[in-house]
Amino acid sequence: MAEEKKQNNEYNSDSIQVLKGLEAVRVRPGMYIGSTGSSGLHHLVWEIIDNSIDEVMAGQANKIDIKITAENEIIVQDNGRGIPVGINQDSGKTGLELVFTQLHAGGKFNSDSYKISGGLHGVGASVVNALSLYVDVQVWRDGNIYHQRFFDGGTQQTELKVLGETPTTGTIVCFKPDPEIFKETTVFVYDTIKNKVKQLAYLNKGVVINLTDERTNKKVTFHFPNGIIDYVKETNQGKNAINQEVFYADGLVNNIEVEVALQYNAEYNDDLASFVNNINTRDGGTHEEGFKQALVRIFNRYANEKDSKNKTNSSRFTWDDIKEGMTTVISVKHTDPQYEGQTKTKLANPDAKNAVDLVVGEKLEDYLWGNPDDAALILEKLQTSQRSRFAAQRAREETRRKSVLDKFDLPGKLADCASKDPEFAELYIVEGDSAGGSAKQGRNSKYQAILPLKGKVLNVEKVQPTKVFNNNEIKTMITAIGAGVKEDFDISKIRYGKIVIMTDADVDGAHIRTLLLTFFYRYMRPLIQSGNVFIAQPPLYKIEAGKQVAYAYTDKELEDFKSKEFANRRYTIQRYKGLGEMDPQQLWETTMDPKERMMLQINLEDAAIANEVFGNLMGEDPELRRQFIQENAEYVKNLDF
Ligand code: 28G
Repeated sequence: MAEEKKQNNEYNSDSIQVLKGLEAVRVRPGMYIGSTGSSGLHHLVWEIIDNSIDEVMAGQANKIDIKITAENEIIVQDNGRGIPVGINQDSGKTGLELVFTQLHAGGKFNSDSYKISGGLHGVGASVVNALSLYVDVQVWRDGNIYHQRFFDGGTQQTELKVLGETPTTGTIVCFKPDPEIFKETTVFVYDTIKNKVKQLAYLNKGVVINLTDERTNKKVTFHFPNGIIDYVKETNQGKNAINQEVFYADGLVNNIEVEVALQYNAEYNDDLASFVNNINTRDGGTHEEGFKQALVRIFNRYANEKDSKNKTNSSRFTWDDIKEGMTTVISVKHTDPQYEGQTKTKLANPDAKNAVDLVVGEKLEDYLWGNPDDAALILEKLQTSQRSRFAAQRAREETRRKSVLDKFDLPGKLADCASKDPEFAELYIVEGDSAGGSAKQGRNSKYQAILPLKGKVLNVEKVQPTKVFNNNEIKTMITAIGAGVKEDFDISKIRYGKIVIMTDADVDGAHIRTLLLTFFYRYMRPLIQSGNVFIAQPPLYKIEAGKQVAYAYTDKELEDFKSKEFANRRYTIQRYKGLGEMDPQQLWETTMDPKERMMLQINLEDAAIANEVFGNLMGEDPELRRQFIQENAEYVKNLDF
C-alpha cells in the first residue's frame, strides 16, 4: 500500500500538483481569503502589497506604487530587488513561477526569516493568481525587464521573456479579479485601500506609498518618517495632548522587533492598537500583556521614588488608572507568530511578552526621568484617574446590582415586550417622547420593546466614567439591555437580540445616533461585534396619488417612483422631517414591520468610523473640525450631518 502511494506521488508531475493546489483555492476561496465578498476581494490587494512590504522590511525597497485602473485592475509596483527569475534547483522552476503558482509558498520562507509579513491568511500571490482572470508580472533585475503572464485562474502561463533593458530593479504586478469567483462585486474601493496602505505606511516608517485611482483621478501619497509616532500624534489630533514629547521605545530582543509609541490625552478612553507583522491584533495577546506589565511596574516605581522625595503617600496605580486617556501603538515583528483561536487577532507567543516588557520598561524609565515636565503631567493624570476609580467603582456596583433585575426593576420609560427570548425580542431606542409614543402604539408588543430617550445622549468620550454611570439615559439603557458594561459585559445576558436605534433623518438625529454608537462602541463593544446593533431607516418621502401611497427611502427611489409608477399622474410628495410626522400605523408599516423595514446592521468598523467622525466633528479644535468636514464631505453627507 505504502509503496503504491509513494509511486503515485512520484508519477504526479509538479504541474498537476500546482493545478490541484490552485484548483483547491478556487473550490474553497473563503478558506484562503475569508470571503468572496468585498472583503475577500480586497484581500487580493493586501496579499500583493504584502510582498512589496516584505521587500521594504528586508531593507531592499522604499517605494510602492498602487494603481486602481479604469478596467478595475490593480497594479502594484515596488523598487525592491525584483522576484528572482533563475531556476530553482529543487523544483526546476523559477522563483517567479514558485511565487505565483506554489500554494503556501509564503510558509517556506518563514524559516529563513525572509517573510515575516503576511495577510490574514498568509497564502500569498498564488492565491491571487488562482482567483484572477490574469496576473501580469514584470521583474526588473540584472539589467533586464522580464515578463510573464499567468491566466485562467493560474492554469495557463506564457513563457518568461525579456522585454528590454533597465538600469533599475523592482517588481510590477497587475491582476484582475475573476468575476466568477467574486460574484457579489469586483469593484475595488478606494477608501478601503487608502486606509489600509496608510496604516502600512505608519507601520513601516520611511516607506513612500502612492495610491492612484484612475477611475476618479484621486491620488494620495503616504510617507511617515516617524512611523508610529506620527500614527499616535494623528490619533490624538483634536484632543488635548498631555505629554508633548511622544514616548517612543524600540528594540530587538531574541530576534523580535518591538516598537511602541504612547501619548496621553485629556480624555478618558484609551485607544490601543497593536500589530504583529503589520496585522492588527484586535484581541491583543502577549505583546499587549508585556506592555501593560511594564507600564504598571515602571509608573509605580517612578511614583514611589518621586514620592519618597516629596514625602507624600499614594496607593498603587492599577492598569485601569494608567490606561485612561492613553493612545498607544504597539508594533511587533516576529518570524514565527502563533495565534490563539481561529482568527489571527490574538498573539500567543510568550517570548513577545518578555520582549515588549523589556524594551518598554527600560525606555520608559529613561523617558520619565529625562522628561520631568511631561512626567509630572502624566503622574497628575494617573492620580486623578485613581481618585475617580473609587467613585466610579461605587457607582458601577450600584448599576450592576440594578441590572441583575426582574421586571419590577425595569426603567419606567421602557415599554417592554412580551417575549423574554432574546432571539426574537427587539429593543427600539427612540429619539424623543413623541416619536416614542408613536412607536409604542405602532409596534408589535409581542417582541418589540420601546425605550424613548429624552434630549441629547451624553458624549461618553468627553466625561469622566463616574458621570457616565450617573447619567439617567445611560443607566436606563444599561438596565434595559441587562448585560452590564465594559469588562463586565456578558453578551449571553442580553435581553434583546436586536438593538435598533431609531432617530430622525436630520442633523440632530444623526448626532444622537452617533452618540449612541459611541456609547455602545465604548461600553458594550461585543454587542456591535456580534451584529446586534442596527439603525432603523425611516423613509424620507411619502408619495401619494389618489389612494395609492408609496414611501421612498432614498432620493434615487423617489426619482424612480416619479419616473415610473407615478409618471403622468397627479401626485403629492411629503418630505418627512421627523419620525413625529408619521402616525403609529405609518411608522409600523415603513420602519418597524420586519416584512417591510430597512435596517442597517452596524459592524465594528462602522462604529469606529462613527466614533472617529464624531471625535473630529465635536473635538476641541475648530480648525480641525472645519478641515475634517471638508475632507469627509461625502461621508458626512451620508450621515446626514
Ligand atoms: C509589485 C507587487 C508585489 C517582491 C521580491 C524579492 C525577492 C523575492 C519577492 O524572493 C523568495 C527567496 C530567496 C528564492 C528575495 C529577491 C531575495 C533576493 C527576492 C512583490 C525565493 C522570493 N532577491 N519582491 N520575492 N525567494 N515584490 N511585489 O511581489 O530564494 S516578491
